Amino acid sequence: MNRDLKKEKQIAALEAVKYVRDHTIIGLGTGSTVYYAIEEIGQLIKQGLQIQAVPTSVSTQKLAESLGIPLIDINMVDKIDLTIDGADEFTEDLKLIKGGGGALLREKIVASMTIEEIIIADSSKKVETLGNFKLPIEVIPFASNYVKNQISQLGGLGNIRFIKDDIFITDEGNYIMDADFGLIKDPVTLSDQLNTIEGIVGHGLFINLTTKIIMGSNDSIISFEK
Ligand code: ABF
Repeated sequence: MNRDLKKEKQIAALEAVKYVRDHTIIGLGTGSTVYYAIEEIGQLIKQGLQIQAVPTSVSTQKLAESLGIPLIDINMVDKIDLTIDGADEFTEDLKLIKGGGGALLREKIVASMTIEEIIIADSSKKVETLGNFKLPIEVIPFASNYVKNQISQLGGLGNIRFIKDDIFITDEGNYIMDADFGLIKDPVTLSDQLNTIEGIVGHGLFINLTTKIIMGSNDSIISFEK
């Protein structure tokens, strides 16, 4: 059966936007699924929706500006009412791998400030165990070899991300190291271990940051929450 993943992304995005309320601060995620949510928010702005948005990447900032969505500097807010973002993998207990788009650091900071973090995804993102998708880790260039060695000691194989022949540089000017740990049976412990490694400024394991996952599945919606 051929799943229509684009349609699944779209229906998940439209469902998530139903949670957007007037006079709130909205976090805008990054990626092709969130694209549909941002497009819909742009339509609602034209119909009078009154929000201010915090983008999680320069690409999302540019998309939001093109749609007339009012933006606010993240350093002007202390909390974000609702964020809609995507994921590369998720499990039913709301653990995620994010960062395939290279925006994980700003996404994680926005998620940490967010009251209701809604993740939207197509059905290909749901897994029993995280890890088929290599874990994106944001590292400062000065520490990339040191971090690679530390990751190796944790049983992972990390490689700096290139786009064609150029090293990928994040919006914060750092590198992304994609690390293959195999299936991650204990993501909480791995997250804690990565958090102690000097030179890592963020990683794509999002644990206890999500309040709801909305997944498109064929023509229907399946939600996961604690
Ligand atoms: C973003 O959503 C990234 O963290 C993640 O890589 C991406 C998923 O991309 P897509 O929605 O395009 O599959 O938040």
